Amino acid sequence: MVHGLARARLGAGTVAGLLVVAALAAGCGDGSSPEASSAAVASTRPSASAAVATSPTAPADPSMSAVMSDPSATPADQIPGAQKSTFVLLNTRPAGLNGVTGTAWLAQNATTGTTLTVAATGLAPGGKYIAHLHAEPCSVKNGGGHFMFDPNGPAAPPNEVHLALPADSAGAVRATVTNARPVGDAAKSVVIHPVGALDKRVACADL
Ligand SMILES: [Cu+2]
Repeated sequence: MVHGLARARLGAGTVAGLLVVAALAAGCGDGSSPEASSAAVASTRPSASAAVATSPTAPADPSMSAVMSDPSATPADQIPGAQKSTFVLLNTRPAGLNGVTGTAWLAQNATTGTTLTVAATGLAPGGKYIAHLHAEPCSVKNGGGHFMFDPNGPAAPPNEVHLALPADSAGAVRATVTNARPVGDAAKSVVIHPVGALDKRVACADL
């Protein structure tokens, strides 16, 4: 039942959003997928933006797509057994972000899949950030590349776990995203990046 609902949520109306998410989130600044590729992907996929423009259900802001943030989801910190991790600053962070602190919670099980919640403060007021599940611990290449369910699949949700983090006017954010599948122990860290400067990784939390 829950599985069915989760799958339904990824159905009609979100396909166009997924395409845009794929274009926007393609790079992660880890060297293997340079951030410049995001713009290239976006510019070579005019059909993605065209699809959004004609879809009545497409979100106005693709970063708010349900696959990258789900305000209706039960936050992971309210799910029994969730893993709690503390963010540590990375030396790749943009200037002015020396006071960022935050926590990530990861809950997962075979029936309900994965829930990721991130709360952070000290970000730029109104700044746009994104967190991903990464495949390496923070001590290895600042988290390395993205965790992927299928290593040969698309570098985008739902094959990866991305979480849009729009900071409020005080530089704080709290958001949750879900995925129908449990990530198991292959996801090693959560990394926060500035949108538009993904290689300037802000903070990392080991899982
Ligand atoms: Cu990332």
